Parts: sequence; C-alpha cells; structure tokens
Amino acid sequence: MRNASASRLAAGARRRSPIRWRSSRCGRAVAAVAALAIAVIGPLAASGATARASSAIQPLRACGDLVGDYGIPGAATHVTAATVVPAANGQPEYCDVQGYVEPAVHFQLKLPTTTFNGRYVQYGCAGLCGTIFPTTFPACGGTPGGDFAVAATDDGHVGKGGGFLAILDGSWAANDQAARDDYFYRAPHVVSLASKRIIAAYYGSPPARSYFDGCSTGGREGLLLAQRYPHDFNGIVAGAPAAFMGPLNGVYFTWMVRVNTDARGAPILASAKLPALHDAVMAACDRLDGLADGQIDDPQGCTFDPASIQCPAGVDDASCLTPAQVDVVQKVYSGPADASGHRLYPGGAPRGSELSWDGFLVPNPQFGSIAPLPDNYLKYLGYPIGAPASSVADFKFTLGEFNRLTPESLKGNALSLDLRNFQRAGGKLIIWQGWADGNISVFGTLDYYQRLWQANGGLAETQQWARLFMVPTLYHCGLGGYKLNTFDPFPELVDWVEHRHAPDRVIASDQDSHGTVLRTRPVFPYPQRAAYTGAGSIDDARNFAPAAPLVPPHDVIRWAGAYLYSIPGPVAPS
Ligand SMILES: [Ca+2]
Repeated sequence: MRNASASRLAAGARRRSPIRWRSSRCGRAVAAVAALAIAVIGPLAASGATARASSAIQPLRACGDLVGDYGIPGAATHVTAATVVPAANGQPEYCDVQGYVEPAVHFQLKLPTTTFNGRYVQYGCAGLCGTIFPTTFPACGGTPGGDFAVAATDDGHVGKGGGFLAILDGSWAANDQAARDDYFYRAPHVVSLASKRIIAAYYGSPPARSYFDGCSTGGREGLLLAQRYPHDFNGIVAGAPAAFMGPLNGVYFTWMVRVNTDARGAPILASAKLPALHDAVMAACDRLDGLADGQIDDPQGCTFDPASIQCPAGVDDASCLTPAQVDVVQKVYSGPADASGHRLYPGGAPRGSELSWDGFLVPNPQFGSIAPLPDNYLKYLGYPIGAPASSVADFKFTLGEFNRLTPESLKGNALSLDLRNFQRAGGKLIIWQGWADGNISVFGTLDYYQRLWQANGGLAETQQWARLFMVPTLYHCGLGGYKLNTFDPFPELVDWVEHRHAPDRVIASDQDSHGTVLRTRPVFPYPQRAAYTGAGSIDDARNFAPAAPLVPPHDVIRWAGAYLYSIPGPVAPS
C-alpha cells in the first residue's frame, strides 16, 4: 500500500522518520562530512551545542504528570497520554506526550528526560497531512542527540488510509471549515503554543530557542509561520514550499496529470521513455555550467527541445518520443496556461527533473501517480463550502476557474512579501529546493524569492535574514536525486540563530545506499553558483568556490496569480 507520489510528497516528514532509508542529516551528515565541512566552513553548530550538553535541563516533574488540560487562549489543549520511552537506536530516553488542541489538532511532543538543552523543533507535514509522521531527534548537539524537544502534528484531521495514503485524502474537508482552517493556517501555530506550554510545565521554562523544519506542505507551513506568526519560531527551514495553495494543488498538479492523459484516459508518456529523455537533456545541457560532471548546476540556461529526440514516423520505442509525447514534455516544461497562453502557475518542471516524473505525472504501475491529491483538493478543499466543486477530470484551465479557487486558496497561501515582523524579531529563514524537483516547480520558489527581496530592500539586505539554496540534481524534498541526493540545512540554521553565523554555503552530497559519500559539493546562497577551482577532485566540495551567476537572475514571472502576493491571509484568533 505505497504510493510513490505520496511518499515523495511525504519526504519532508520522512526526513525525520525512523523508518526512512537514511538517518537524519543532523546526525549522519555531520558525521559523514564533518571533516570536510569543518575544513571548508569551520566548526558546525555541533561544537557549541556539544559544549552545552553537560548543562542539560532536568524535568521538574514526572512525565505522566503532564496528562491534563491546558487553558491556552485560542488553543485549549488536552494531553491524553504521557509515557517514558527508553533510549534506543541513537535516540535518547524521552517523555512521549500525545494530545490535541481543540477541536482536533493532534500532536506528538517528545521531551528528552536527561538531555534537553532548551531547544524546540517542530516538523511540518506533507500533502494534505492527516497523519502524524514519526519523528526523530536531530543530533546537532547532544549525545546521542536529543537535546531538542520535537513535535509534529496531523494539522487537525485524520486522513483515510493512514500513513502515506492519508496525505492524499481530502474528504474530511468537504463540509468542515474549521478543519480546513486548521490545515490552511492554524494547526502549526497552535501546536507551537501547546508545545511551549507543556515544555514549561515539564522543565520549568519554555524553550530558549524554537525552530520549524518542513518541506513541501511543511515548507508552506514554514513560510506561512514567518509571515503570519512571526514570533513563534526563531529559525525556520522551508524546503520546496507548496506556497501556492490553490494554484499548486488545484491547477499545477492537475495540469501535470491532464497533459499526460489521452482521450481514453491512458497515459501518453510512460516510465520507459524517461531515461532516454533525461539522457538527451544531460547530453544537451550538462556542459553549460562548465563541467561535464553528470549534473546540471542550473537548468535555467538549458533550452533542450524534446522534439530533438522525436521518433521517425512509425517508430515508438524507448529511445525516442512520439509527436504526442513531445507535446506532453513541452507542456510539462512550460507549466499550466489557459488557451490564450496566460500562465496559471509561475512555471513548470525544470529540465533535468525527468526521472522524478515516474510515479508523479507518469503513472507507475506499482505506485500510481499524483492524481489523487489534486482530485481530492478540487473535490473537497478548493472551493468555498456550498460552491460547485471540480475534479481532475473536469477542471477547466481558464482564468475564471483559476480565480474561483482564490477565496479558499488565500487562507493557505504562503505568499505574503511582508515578513518585517519576523525580521525585526531576529528570525532567520532558510528556503531551499532541489533543481531537479519534478513535483513542485522550482520557478515558483524563485519567483517568490525575488519578489521577497525586491520588497525588502534588495538581495543583500534580505540575505541578512532570509537565504535561498538551490541544490543541483536533487529531487523533491531530497528524496533522491540524479547525482547529488542529500541535503539538509538545519544545522546551518541553528548556527545562524545561535551564533549569528549566516550560512555562506551548505554541503550537498551524493551518497550510495550504504551512506558512503561519493561526491560533495557546496551550495552557495542563490544566485551564487559553485565554480570549480580547476584543481583537485570534482567530487570534493573543497575544490569549488562561490562565483557570480552566469546570467543575473530574472526570476519574477508574469502570471495570473500575481495579485496573490499582496493579500495577507487570516490568522487564528487568540
Ligand atoms: Ca555539469
């Protein structure tokens, strides 16, 4: 009962899950690339954090005593269970707190019993949420990690199917505006209030530092928290943010499914075609960044035309594309538009991302496709309750239908450019995304970031508190990549918040299934690029230096939703 799209969308949550295929970067990658990273960028946050491990904060009361009611204004909270879980598998002993914020925002909060150092991290969810993904403790400091209290939430509802299937279900939202609002904008905020209150009850004071780390929907939540609840978190990681609520879930995903569906409902482009397509893109564009190294560092310079591998008449094999398949690929690259060419989303899939389309817009016989997510969104969440709904099969790509999604979309969009209160509060924001993300368009993230710095005093000024890292070859939320496949800027965020060391690079790596590092590369704050120094291994990050972009960024895109950036969404009453 797996679904590739769901699991890819859940990648942000899985990054912290004990069931994921690799352990959290905060532990593993610090170990894996520590020597390299220290050589390149100096000691990580780990050094300072380790020093504090000896001053761990001890609980004031028994774990089980946390069960009860907490009268938090606007966030009445009930802890229904609190039990001690012994240390195991590199995780410290902790008090496992389970509860909910009224009406139904369920959460799990893990409180280390002997290693807490005053830090709190809350993880984002994925897709339409509806389940609490398992969490692990980041090991940025303490031994064996666990100096953070960690929490996660289902965002206020339980999705059908459980696990990864739950995040595709929207039926809970059909007639429940409160549940919609919890998903759109309330749940992560009220869980932060509840967690801080419970932490204070357990240890005697609320956390000294609070962090949020999410990807995909979790990335949307991260941006939204910085915009609407600027005092909840000191530092936020927003990966591959699903910031365009209606335009993404209602239009973009629907487009990706529909352009690849023929009149009989069958897919036009099949999985078997993707390797040849990707190989052709690489042959055309790998060298554009100056190195033929199996990675396209920045696909913006790549203008590969899929017509260049069109099959001869009468041929349809894995080495080439039929004219209909060429048309699909062109529409996937260009992104949603109406019949007149008006963009209904700021971009499409980047060149280089082709292999990650399998199980997303290209149905995989074993894993399915993304289709259930936009279908559930259009049927159950996308329109005001009582208004006519739509579906993937019926949606019309018109400006009228686009605008009909706006009233509900505004509640969940994370597109405001006014982050002044977050900035004034000293908040630090890291946005990141893989350049080969075939699920959520990188061009929307770039569009938002340029609008953000243009509205906040320019790029250099904005980089004092908000930085973007674009990671070559990485897929959605770091669930693999065609070369570099591992990236996690969370330790750098902690270092930024606690030591005012603004991250001037984050190391990405290519790791095999055993965790062996095959390549490291620095990722510099966008729009800087990594340039080979000309000496030493191209698999070693030390041999790359920051350089100006080959072409200055012009990332603002003219599209139908440009008016959305100036409309702040609602906040939860307190
Ligand atoms: Ca290259």
